[in-house]
Amino acid sequence: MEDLLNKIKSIQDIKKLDIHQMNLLCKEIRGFLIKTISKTGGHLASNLGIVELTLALHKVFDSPYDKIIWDVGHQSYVHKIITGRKDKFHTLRQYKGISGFPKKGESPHDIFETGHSSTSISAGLGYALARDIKEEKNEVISVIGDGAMTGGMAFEALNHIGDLGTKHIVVLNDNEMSISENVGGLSKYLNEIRTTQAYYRVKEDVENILTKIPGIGNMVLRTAERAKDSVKYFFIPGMLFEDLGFKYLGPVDGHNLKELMYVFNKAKNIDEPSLIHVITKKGKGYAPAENDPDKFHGASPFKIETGETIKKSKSPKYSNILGSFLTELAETDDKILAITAAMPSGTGLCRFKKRFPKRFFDVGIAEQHGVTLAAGMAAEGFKPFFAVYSTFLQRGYDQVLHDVCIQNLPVVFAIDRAGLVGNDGETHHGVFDLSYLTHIPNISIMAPKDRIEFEQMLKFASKYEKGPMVIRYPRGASCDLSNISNNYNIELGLSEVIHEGKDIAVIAVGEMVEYAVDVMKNLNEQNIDITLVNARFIKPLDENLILELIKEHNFIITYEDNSVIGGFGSYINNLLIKNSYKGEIINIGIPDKFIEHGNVDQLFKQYNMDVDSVTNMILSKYNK
Ligand SMILES: Cc1ncc(C[n+]2csc(CCOP(=O)(O)OP(=O)(O)O)c2C)c(N)n1
Repeated sequence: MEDLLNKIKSIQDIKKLDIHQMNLLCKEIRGFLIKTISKTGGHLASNLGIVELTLALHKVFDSPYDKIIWDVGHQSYVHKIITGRKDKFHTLRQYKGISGFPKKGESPHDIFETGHSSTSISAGLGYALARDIKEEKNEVISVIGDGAMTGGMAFEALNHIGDLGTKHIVVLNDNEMSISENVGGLSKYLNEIRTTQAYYRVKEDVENILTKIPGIGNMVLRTAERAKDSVKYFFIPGMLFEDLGFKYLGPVDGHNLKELMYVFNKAKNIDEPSLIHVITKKGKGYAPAENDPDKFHGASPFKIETGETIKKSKSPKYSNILGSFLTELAETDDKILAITAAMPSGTGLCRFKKRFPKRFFDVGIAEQHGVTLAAGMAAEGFKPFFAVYSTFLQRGYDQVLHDVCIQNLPVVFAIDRAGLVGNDGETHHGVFDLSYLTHIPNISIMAPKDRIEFEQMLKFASKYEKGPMVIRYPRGASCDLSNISNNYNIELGLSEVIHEGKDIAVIAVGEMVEYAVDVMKNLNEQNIDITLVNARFIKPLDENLILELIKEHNFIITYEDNSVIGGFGSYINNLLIKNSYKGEIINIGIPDKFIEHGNVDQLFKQYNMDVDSVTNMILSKYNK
């Protein structure tokens, strides 16, 4: 039943509701979220946890005049539903449908786009300072989770705000979870505060009672305040934030609308930075998500009755192979360590963590720190594997360059989700790693064509001592191309010739090898016999092989799932120009634009990277 929800056409309709209706609406929204996400997939648990918080924000503040910024943005579904997007919500994360993250083009209420973590306080401060310069009066509210609060940027912003004293409301949504259990000293600190949960209400009650005592009430209150100051470190929650320059308000029950609205109104009247500490339950209202918030953080379509995932791929996922094979390698090599930045399940490292808890490190959402931590370990003779998504390693570019590569340390970067990732869209596609890594001296970069090669590369990397090594691999299910080529012998800087043909040579990278095999088969049917090369190493490049190829072929095609600018194709182009290649070269890869969300097959088709498009492109050239 969505009787009330169907009547919410804009946030003005929220403003008219009384508390009873708002509570009813929360229930309807939860049902609607579960029903929709069970079909589309998406960030269910975080959104179930933030329903009251979102409604209270929109009731008290005046969006978009007041600026609400959602950190990471994966928890903005409720905000989307009540800001006029309920009717389109069934298209969530689908090609051309509603994005799973705030998008300015979707609504004036999505004022700032997010996807990567820990940016909301910096952006919020930017809005707040701009407001002050313009002499406007709007509020700025950054909503950030306890997981996102572990990111370095969040600390940098808190530090800056405390210094400036600019009015800005930070809402800390504390559900004790990042994707997995949250980690770190701050998380422990918040946990301690949570144990004094009754504090905020009690304090208000005492103040209320005291001020009502005629004549002496205010005096007693002032004395109590002074006493409180002297022992504040022992009794007052949130002192860390107070010392940083924030008025700390909380902890507040994040499922109690009345209290939330009360505290938001209170923050409105504070003319300096304030931090509202809200306690919520991830997955609230849906037992499978409450019990397994990690699984329902980013859920695939599921059966509502049981929470069971509907579509399970039979082929092993690359992440799981990393987890199991690295654990296997670590059994006989005690120098192997594993690092993740808040993604133990996503990267497949849970198994390693369980088997070698002392050799496993979850650094929180702190990719930069993760890279340099690995550098330190490698400098001490260990072999750290930092398993990280391509898109999030963008955060650690300087650390890779400055801390790992200049010192030529043998850190292994297991770069997961390389290439298009699908429904999370432009903030999450891993299509830049080759561009931001290939130009760094000392680094070596591999990409496996299938799961057997992936294991061989992991083994090779575990033994490689000469410098930093990258293995990049795609999201999801792996393939097995052993029936096409059974050569899995990895040697530094050597590519693999899968098939020798003539005229046309396709050099494919990683997952695109599987696509290229199908292109080759299609062309065979047309009696066109192409040469197919599995690049295997993007760096060092197999220059000898490529120089041989250009002698025999007048049409070279590079095929990668990275941006063509600065990617493998550009790298080959440079080599060919240097060697005065006179033939034609075409680079197939991600064009110079941010790629939207959608199913990967659809996106490949859209950008002419799918098997049919590539086959047709070659045919049209060949038949010219
Ligand atoms: C830089 C970066 N690293 C990793 C991620 C992946 N990620 C998305 S949400 C999330 C956890 C966020 O936890 P929290 O902020 O507490 O929000 P919750 O989902 O618990 O409400 C992580 C690690 C990311 N979005 N950005």
